[in-house]
Amino acid sequence: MARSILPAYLEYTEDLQSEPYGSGLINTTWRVYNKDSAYILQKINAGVFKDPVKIASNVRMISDYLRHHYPEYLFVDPIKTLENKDLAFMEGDGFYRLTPFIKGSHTEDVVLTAEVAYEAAKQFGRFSALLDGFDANKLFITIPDFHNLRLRYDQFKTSIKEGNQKRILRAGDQIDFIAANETIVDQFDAILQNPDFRIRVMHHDTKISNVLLDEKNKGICVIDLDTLMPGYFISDVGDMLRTYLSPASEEETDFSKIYIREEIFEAIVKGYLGEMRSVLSDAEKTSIVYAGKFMIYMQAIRFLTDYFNDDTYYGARYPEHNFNRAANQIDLLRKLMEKESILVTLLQKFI
Ligand code: ADP
Ligand code: GN1
Ligand code: MG
Repeated sequence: MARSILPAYLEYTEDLQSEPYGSGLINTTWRVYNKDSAYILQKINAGVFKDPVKIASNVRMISDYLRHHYPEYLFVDPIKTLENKDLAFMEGDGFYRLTPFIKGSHTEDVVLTAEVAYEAAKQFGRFSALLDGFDANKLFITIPDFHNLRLRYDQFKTSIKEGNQKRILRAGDQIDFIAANETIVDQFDAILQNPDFRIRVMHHDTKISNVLLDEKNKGICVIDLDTLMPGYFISDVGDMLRTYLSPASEEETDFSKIYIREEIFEAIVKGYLGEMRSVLSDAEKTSIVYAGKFMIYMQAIRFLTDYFNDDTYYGARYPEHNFNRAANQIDLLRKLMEKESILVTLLQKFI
């Protein structure tokens, strides 16, 4: 299936091999290669991205802006089809895109060291800082209300009413925890009303596998721009905290392996603020710990909602998969909240 789209891009495709690649949950990715060249081929998930042309338009606008203002920045442009298009469409199948595989690059799935956390945070910070002069409202919204926590909370409540009752009964403790911490949603509502929080160009998926690193683990650039949209900085910094602070990922079912690493917190803040300090307002900077709570809480809600809705969004490799992911995120949030005052004190050093 993946191979049959390649003639849309390349004159000669006979010697190309392809293999599934990466750890993403939404799109499908392959590495395509021969002895001289390598590419990343992706099929865009049509259920999640209703209009893939919007993604391609956003990437094109950002690419043009960066090339014009910051030509030294390595931006991974898509390869054009032979008909000079950014996306290839296969009838009855969907949209694909092809990018060059950046030579000497690799990604990680878990943050092992503070150095890597620092490099990744610096890359996401740099990307946003370079785009500070770009009018975020020019971007298309690729997923409406993607990080609108109030809406996610409402969808969660609807799923409790209308979803799979057997699953809902099982999740009593998790539902109680979410309800008991609704103040996190109220704080989000307050941010929407606060002019000190600006709408910015945000990546919205700052997990570690979306940063290319070189052989020495130095950051090269950020990738995976499907959710590049106008948004609030709490999305980007929050998803870094969500996915880097603990040595165990959202897939871990042994929760004793989940804990908050203060040295990683410091590395994220140092790397991110090193690029964004002069761009962000004081109110934004002092919300960095909240940003982590916001994203972990939202991800717990999203996994739990999907569990109640029979796994229609994320899919599941086994029946309790989304329940376990949600419980994992709740455990992570509990542990973050236990350390909240320590982290808030640490943060002061860097503001
Ligand atoms: P997904 O939506 O599936 O997360 P990504 O764009 O993040 O898709 O790609 C999946 C993985 O493929 C990345 O984590 C990375 O390992 C690899 N990858 C993607 N683009 C490139 C690239 N241009 N060069 C090298 N590796 C890449
Ligand atoms: C999805 O596709 P992937 O794995 O990069 C999701 C993110 C979640 C993440 C959780 C479009 O990202 O919002 O944080 O899973 N992307 C979309 O692993 O829903
Ligand atoms: Mg990715």
